[in-house]
Amino acid sequence: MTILADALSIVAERIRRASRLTILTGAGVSAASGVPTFRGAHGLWRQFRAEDLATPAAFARDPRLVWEWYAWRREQIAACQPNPAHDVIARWSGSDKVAVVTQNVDDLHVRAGTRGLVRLHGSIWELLCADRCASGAARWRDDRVPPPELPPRCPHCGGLARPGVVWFGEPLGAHDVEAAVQATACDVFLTVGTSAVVYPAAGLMHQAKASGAFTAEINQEPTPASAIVDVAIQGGAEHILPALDDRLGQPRVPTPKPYPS
Ligand code: BV8
Ligand code: ZN
Repeated sequence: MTILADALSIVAERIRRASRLTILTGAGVSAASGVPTFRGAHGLWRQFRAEDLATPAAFARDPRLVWEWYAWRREQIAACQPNPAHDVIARWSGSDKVAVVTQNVDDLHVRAGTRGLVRLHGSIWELLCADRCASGAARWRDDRVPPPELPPRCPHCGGLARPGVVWFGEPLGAHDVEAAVQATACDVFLTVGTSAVVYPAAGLMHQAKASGAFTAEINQEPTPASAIVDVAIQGGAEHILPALDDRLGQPRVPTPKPYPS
């Protein structure tokens, strides 16, 4: 048995036996759909890093520039479809024993039909009033590509609208954080396609491990989490998750009983 086959069998066995499975995803799960990752080859937009543009300060400084970046990303994402990794996760989420937490704002998990999804960093398809006017504080959906005007305006107060995402330096939604932390109380914690450097999301695996969960990582490259998880599987999520799913679909291979001595 190859190392990969071994690792897949071990993780599949753990998932099969689990009464609670939690999956955390990052940009890598959408890479096969064509969505640029943050730190991958196409991670830079013009010469900017995400951390330069996805901040309240950048928006205050130049809302048009920040919106041009979000409009570009929306255009990219609008042309993408969920891939087999999204489909397997969506199907697994049909079981009450599965919790799915994502850092992705592309909503491809939503389009794949994922149930009970916790979107830690919001959605690029939702907007809210940048001035947080009373009626504009509640986010609204707007998936027009391109937005009719740039920057878009709050329909309530006419002020600037902003993307419904969590920017660096901004707190995550308390409800989302609570749901994500609750999900770390699980038997198996699977981290898929994330570079594990952005917090508090990157802390969830550690919390799950501390609460006794079996932890596994699926990533094309090693990350800071690779040396900490119980099993690190290197490969594309769009291949590894279907392979895991296949193994889960197969009847359990009875472990040969030792011959009576
Ligand atoms: C906050 C929305 C406090 C916006 C995003 C502790 C230590 C150090 C720093 C901090 C800390 N705590 C807080 C911080 C600061 C900061 C942070 O973590 N900075 C990092 C850069 C060091 N965190 C924050 O600012 C957070 N807020 O702390 O607030 C606070 C509290 C109270 C009051 C006031 C303030 C907010 C963090 C959220 C920021 N928003 N997104 C937008 O998208 O525009 S983060 C954004 O970047 C994504 O959502 C995601 O989280 C992150 C990117 O990471 P990944 O998704 O992992 O993507 P990446 O490209 O990095 O990696 C892709 C991986 O996939 C790679 O490993 C690659 O190998 C792999 N891959 C590629 N292809 C495949 C694959 N794997 C499998 N299959 C494939 N096919
Ligand atoms: Zn408003």
